[in-house]
Amino acid sequence: MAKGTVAWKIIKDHLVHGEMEPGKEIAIRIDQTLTQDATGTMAYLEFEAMGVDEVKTPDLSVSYIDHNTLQLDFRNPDDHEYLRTVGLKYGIWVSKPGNGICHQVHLERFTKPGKTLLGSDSHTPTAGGAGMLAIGAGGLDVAAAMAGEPFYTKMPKIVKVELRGKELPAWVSAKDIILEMLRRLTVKGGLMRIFEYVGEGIKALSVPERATITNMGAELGATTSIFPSDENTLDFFRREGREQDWVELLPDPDAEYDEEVIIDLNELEPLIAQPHSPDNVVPVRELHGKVKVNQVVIGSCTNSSYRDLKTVAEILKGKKVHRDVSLIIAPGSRQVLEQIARDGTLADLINAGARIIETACGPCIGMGWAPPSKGVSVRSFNRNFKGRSGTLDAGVYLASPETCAAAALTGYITDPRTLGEPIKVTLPEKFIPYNDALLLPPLPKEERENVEIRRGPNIRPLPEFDELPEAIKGKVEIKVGDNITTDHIMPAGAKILPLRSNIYEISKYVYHYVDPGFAERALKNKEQGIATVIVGGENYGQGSSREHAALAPRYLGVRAVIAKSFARIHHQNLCNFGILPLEFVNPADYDRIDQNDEIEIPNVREQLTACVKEGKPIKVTVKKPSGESFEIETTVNITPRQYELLMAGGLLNYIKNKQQAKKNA
Ligand code: MIC
Ligand code: SF4
Repeated sequence: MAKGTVAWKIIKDHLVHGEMEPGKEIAIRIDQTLTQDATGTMAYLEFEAMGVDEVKTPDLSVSYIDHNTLQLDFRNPDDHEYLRTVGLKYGIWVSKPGNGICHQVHLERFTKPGKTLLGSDSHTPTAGGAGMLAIGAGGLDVAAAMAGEPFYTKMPKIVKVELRGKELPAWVSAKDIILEMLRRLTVKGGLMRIFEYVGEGIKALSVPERATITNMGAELGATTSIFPSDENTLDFFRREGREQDWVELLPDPDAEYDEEVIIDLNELEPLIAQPHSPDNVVPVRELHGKVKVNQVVIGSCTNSSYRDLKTVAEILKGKKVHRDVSLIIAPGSRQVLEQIARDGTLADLINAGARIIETACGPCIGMGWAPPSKGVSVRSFNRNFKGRSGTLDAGVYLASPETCAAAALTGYITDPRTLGEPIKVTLPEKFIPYNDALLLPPLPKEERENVEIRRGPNIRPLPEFDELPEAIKGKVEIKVGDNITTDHIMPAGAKILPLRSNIYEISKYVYHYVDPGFAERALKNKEQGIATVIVGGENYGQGSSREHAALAPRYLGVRAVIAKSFARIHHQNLCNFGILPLEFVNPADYDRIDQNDEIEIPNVREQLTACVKEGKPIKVTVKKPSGESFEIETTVNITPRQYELLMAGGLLNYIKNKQQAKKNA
């Protein structure tokens, strides 16, 4: 069992319930929360439903508006207004559109080593680059943390990632370290794990570079990733003018870890993830000169820091973007944008032919700037799931800013080592300090009363859900394979994202690009009192934290997902919205179940209880359209608390029941 590590110390410091043994349920106190607009509208509706008078996090809570920034009609701006006013009402910081991507701004402005951060976005671990224990979760969990509740999760294993070697080879950067992790461990290699980076090699990495690594640890499926808080961290805080927020936090010399990974920096080379998965990684040299590129995009919460944009500008300086390429750059924050504007870096980028776009998520979430049909887009991002860019048949590659810049110049995927002398960027002595032009501090208490929360017609109240019934009679309406992402289940993009605060509308798009008829069939079942069941493979629901991938299916009448295994955040979201996350006891049964099969789970409340208390399997009867029927065994991998949530029909019901019980007592 791990002991004395950085992650272990922070958890121990914040533990309010449970034993720190891998797999056991723990609850930890949350110091800070963050939300973004695409998950935030639901999170604040849920927070309001909890009936507390102000935000209860001991340190701070921030509401960022960075995802849905295209304003094609009233929907997104209505959401922005709701978020601004609800934030001001409840004592929350509000980061207005244009201020930047939540994770980049949080890193620069709010991180504190040794503290905990819970965010309604899967890339919240970015803050682990500055020594925070930062975890992504569904909006409802974040709302609960804002209401003062601890965060419940299973104690993960703590993995030592030892970086050996003094520095990175020429043209190799932090992105290549995390791509190497993905190459080795795959998108499910981090399940129930925290990756803690140590060793001589971490000294070669500044905080923004470390944040690239902890950010994309999300793609490993990890609970979080973290670096110690050392002299490099202090250096970053000095440049940010926030030395007072820094504390040293190192692993004990005799710290023990549950597992170990060793990466020798000297052996790394530029890497690239091919379509359509972040773990489909090969050396760039293997594709050198072979893949024609239409678009290059630099930005996202992974690689949009000053260091990244300056590196790209130095590579492009005095040169021109290739005739056949569109180069798009989204700086990560207003601080980065102002810095590059003042020191001339921006002018170099513009001169080379870059299209500079708003400091926001933008193309990363398909909110504009889609590639052309069958196009190839090379991006400094973290996800390349099919269709996420907005163009279903495009191929998205993920690489370092250096590799992206090389492709922008040559028009082909190009090994950056062929570009000549490597670039070395130093961070500015002092970053430009944040002012409150776009970052609104919490209102003084006496002024909050006068704030009226604005709710446009796009903001619809939450649907009500019933508790777990005595029996589930349902039908399999879709069967999917391994590593299904939440982008498959609940797609994003410029058309669907504006519906995030309207469950009734957005639910029509569940599995839209996989099986466009799914939502309609599920609703029809619902009308007839038949539950809808989904069958999945390994790592079901990987990727984002969007609770809409559970909430919208629940609204459609989905009561159970039977899969080989689940990704962490989605598994919790299913419990939060009362959908049974059943696992095959015998994975071969996956092959025996098909779309259109009828499913019956008799005495499901009783069976669930016996499964949790006595380890008994949950028996499911499968009836084929031919009339043949058989029984399979399933189980649940849930904590006692998740059991309560499922019985109540979800977390909101659970909280309401608790409040009612208190009143009655
Ligand atoms: C993403 O990168 O997929 C998102 C959009 O940031 C999501 C959150 C969301 O779906 O709103 C995430 O990573 O959690
Ligand atoms: Fe935004 Fe993309 Fe980061 Fe998600 S992964 S927070 S969409 S920049």
